[in-house]
Amino acid sequence: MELSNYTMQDIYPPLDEKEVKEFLKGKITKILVEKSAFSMNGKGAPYTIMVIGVNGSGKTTTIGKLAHYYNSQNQKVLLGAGDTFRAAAIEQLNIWAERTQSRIISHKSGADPSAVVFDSIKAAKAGGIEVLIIDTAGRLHTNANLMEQLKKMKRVISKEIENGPHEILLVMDATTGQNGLAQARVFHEALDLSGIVLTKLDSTSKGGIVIQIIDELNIPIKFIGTGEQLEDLRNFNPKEFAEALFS
Ligand SMILES: Nc1nc2c(ncn2[C@@H]2O[C@H](COP(=O)(O)OP(=O)(O)O)[C@@H](O)[C@H]2O)c(=O)[nH]1
Ligand SMILES: [Mg+2]
Repeated sequence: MELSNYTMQDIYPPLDEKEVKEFLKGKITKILVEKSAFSMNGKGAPYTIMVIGVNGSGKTTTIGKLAHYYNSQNQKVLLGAGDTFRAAAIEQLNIWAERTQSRIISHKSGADPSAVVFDSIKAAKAGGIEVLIIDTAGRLHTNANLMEQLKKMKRVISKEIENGPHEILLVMDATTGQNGLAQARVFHEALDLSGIVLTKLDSTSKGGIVIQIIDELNIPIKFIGTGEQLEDLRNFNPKEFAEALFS
């Protein structure tokens, strides 16, 4: 038979749907495993975590969950109410502080978030706090003022805390589409993110956008959010995540 008589199918027997899925699952798991091997050990003086992300992504809720997580490991937690943009945001963080028996430092709404950071650090050092978690305002990542504000908060932490901030976590809603990559790029460029918390994985969304983010920006996923309660924070499991994408 002439070579030209061969069809592509003769030469490359097509994979069936199941084989394609397995192939992709394998590739994706590999990317996720390679780029997600990190823990947040809570060791620092204090261990300082900045939590950032667009409005409604789940920052404040995640902070409550993180406080609960460190609390359950007998670490003393202080929350800094760095979202001074809305009074409701401060009140919401207060509720999480009460629920998790964490201390909280807040100023009035409209105050300079960097001043909140500074006071939080001072209180944390004086109070033997082991984990300091800073909430921040959301708005849009395209807002230049917000980016400058976040950078300033980071500078204050760097100056006052050795090796701080230990984590800068981008909280991202799993229902975010292609825009998530643009968001992550802008935040990463401004702040050098250390990880992502992918929230709302209890919804119908599978959070597929993070594959591109992880692949392009090399930012690992540290936790996933699976609900609105304190316990709904879980470690990221690459294999499980890849399975779910194709289920
Ligand atoms: N179902 C679900 N809802 C969540 C999760 N995380 C946060 N939320 C909800 O998302 C909304 C916005 O959360 P919030 O923490 O205020 O977001 P922030 O604006 O980024 O601080 C609230 O109604 C939360 O209860 C999650 O993992 N699953
Ligand atoms: Mg908030």
